[in-house]
Amino acid sequence: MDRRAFLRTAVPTAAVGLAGCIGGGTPSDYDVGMGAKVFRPETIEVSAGTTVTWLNTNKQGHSVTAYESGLPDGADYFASGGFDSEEAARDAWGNSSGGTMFEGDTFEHTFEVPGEYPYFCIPHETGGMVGTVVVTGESATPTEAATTTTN
Ligand SMILES: [Cu+2]
Repeated sequence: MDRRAFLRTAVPTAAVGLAGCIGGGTPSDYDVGMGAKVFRPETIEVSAGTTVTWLNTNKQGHSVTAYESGLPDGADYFASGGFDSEEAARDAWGNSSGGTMFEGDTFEHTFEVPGEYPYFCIPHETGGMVGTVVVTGESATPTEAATTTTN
């Protein structure tokens, strides 16, 4: 094979402008960060239909795990690792650290039902690493409802 000819055709193709179009996830784009034993902010208020993103901004492993009994009626359970109950999340953590978010990992959940959502970090629960998502407004439809001014 004529190696020189191969290089002439291959190199320019690979080098042609890809700059700018490839963007990875931007770690600065999140709503709640995680410190050593704290969610920042501890309480976040969003309107119904909002997706909240957590980012582990700390070197330790953490979890985002909802207190199942504290959720508003009809609300979906949420936990890093995708567990559908608090018991499943705790069991998985105990058995294999399932649901761990390592440094730089993100977890997101969309909050459709208004109310207060208490949650915690499994390994740091006893250290007080708990937080609350406060969801305001009416139950959201998939498309954003027009601005409501009920009072
Ligand atoms: Cu933690």
